[in-house]
Amino acid sequence: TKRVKGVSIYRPFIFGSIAKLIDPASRPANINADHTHQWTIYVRPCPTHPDLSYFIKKISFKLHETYTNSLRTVEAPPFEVTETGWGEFEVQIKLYFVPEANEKPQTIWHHLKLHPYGEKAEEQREKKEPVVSECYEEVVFNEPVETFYDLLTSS
Ligand code: SLL
Repeated sequence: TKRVKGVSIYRPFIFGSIAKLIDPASRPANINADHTHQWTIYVRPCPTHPDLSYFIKKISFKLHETYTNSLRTVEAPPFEVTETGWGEFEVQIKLYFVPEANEKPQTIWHHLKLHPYGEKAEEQREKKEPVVSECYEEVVFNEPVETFYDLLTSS
């Protein structure tokens, strides 16, 4: 487990959520009556680095406690969770790396947005457009162990 000194490797990714109103006309009967939205929270690759799975082993999404089995773990791409609900909340997203990485998991937070916000909110509300809230982020591996460095730089 020798580390490569003085080297930092950056790997970009996108994380965020998309939410849309549940259409009363086509509402599935099994959905809780007070749920107004269907949403997906995700971690996705960037076009420049289209694969995450060679260094990410799994991703867990910690939902609000009002959800049953609120800790959702996704072991393979697409790293995402789709649910229905009525409220916005903070999602804790934990990235777990492959064993070769010898790295601790990294945690990020995402605020699940259901309602239009910002300058175009009014227009989006009228058109019932999906609400997207997305961020660009980079995982940084400082002085990765040699085997992981090789894996990162050969993929
Ligand atoms: C609020 N801080 O009070 C937020 C909490 C909780 C969201 C929002 C449904 C869960 C379920 C759901 O949308 N929870 O019924 O399974 O606004």
